[in-house]
Amino acid sequence: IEREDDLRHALATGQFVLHYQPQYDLRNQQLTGAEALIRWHHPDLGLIPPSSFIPLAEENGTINDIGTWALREACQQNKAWQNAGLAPITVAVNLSARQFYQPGLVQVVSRILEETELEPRYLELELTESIMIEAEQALIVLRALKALGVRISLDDFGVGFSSLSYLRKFPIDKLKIDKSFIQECPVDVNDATIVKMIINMAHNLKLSVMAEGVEDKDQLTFLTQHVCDGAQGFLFQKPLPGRAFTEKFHELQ
Ligand code: G
Ligand code: G
Ligand code: MN
Ligand code: NA
Repeated sequence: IEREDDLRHALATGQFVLHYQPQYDLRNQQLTGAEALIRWHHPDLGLIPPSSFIPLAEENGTINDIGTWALREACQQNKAWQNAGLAPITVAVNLSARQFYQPGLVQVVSRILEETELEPRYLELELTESIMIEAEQALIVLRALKALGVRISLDDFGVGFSSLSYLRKFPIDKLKIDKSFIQECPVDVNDATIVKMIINMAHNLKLSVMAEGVEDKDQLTFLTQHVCDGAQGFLFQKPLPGRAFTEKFHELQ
C-alpha cells in the first residue's frame, strides 16, 4: 500500500485522535487553554507520534484534510467543554506552513467555527516563523484570520530563521518560546538571557508570551519572576487523551 493511502485510510476510519496539553496563566495558576496534539491510533502499531507521520502528510498534501479534521475535532471538543459548564478556555491547534497557504484556509476555519458554534476567540492557531518566508501573502492570510476573530500564536519562537521585523507588522497575539530555550533555564546563563529578552520584547510589542516545555520548578520560578504570562509542560501535565483532560478540567473547577 502507498503510504498516502494509509494516511487517507486512517482519516476515513477515524484512527487519528487529539491529545490535549493544559496551558496555565502564571499569575494565578488558572487553566487558560489546551494545545491539541494529534496522534495516530494505528490498529497494529499502536499510538504513532506526529513526528512519524506529519512530515509525510506534509509532503503528499494529506496534511490539509488531516488538519481540517483536527481543527473541527478541537473546536467541537472545546464547545463540548463549554456546554458541560466548564469555564471557557482556548483550544490551540497547530497549523503547518503548507496548511496555512492552502487555498481556502480562511473559509475552512470560518465554516468549522460556524458548524461547531465555537466563539472565534476560543480558537488559537499556532503557526511557526516559517510562514513569514512569503511575507506579503502571510500578511493577507493573517489579516483574514484575525478578521474572523481567532487568536494567532507563533510557535517554536526563536529557532526560526526569519527576521524580527515582521513582529511589528503582523497581527500576532502571542509568542511561544521554543522549549529548547527553556530546557537548561536558568542554569544556562545564555538561555536565561534569551528567555528574559523574549519576554521583554513580547511585552514591549504588546504581545502575550508563553513558555513551552516547562519540566521543573526552577524553570517555573524563573519564568514567574520574569513575568512570563503563561506556561505548559510536563511539570504541569503531559498531553492527555480527551477524556483524561476532561476529568482533569473538572477537578480544577
Ligand atoms: O505532541 P508532539 O510533541 O509529539 O508533537 C510534535 C509535533 O507535531 C509538534 O511540532 C506539533 O506542532 C506537531 N503537531 C501536533 N499536532 C499537529 C496537528 O494537528 N497539525 C500539525 N500540522 N502539526 C501538529
Ligand atoms: O512544536 P510544538 O510546540 O507544537 O510541539 C509541542 C511538543 O512538545 C509536543 O510533542 C509535546 O508532546 C511536547 N512537549 C510538551 N511539553 C513538553 C515538555 O515539558 N518537555 C518536552 N521535552 N516536550 C514537551
Ligand atoms: Mn505547538
Ligand atoms: Na512549540
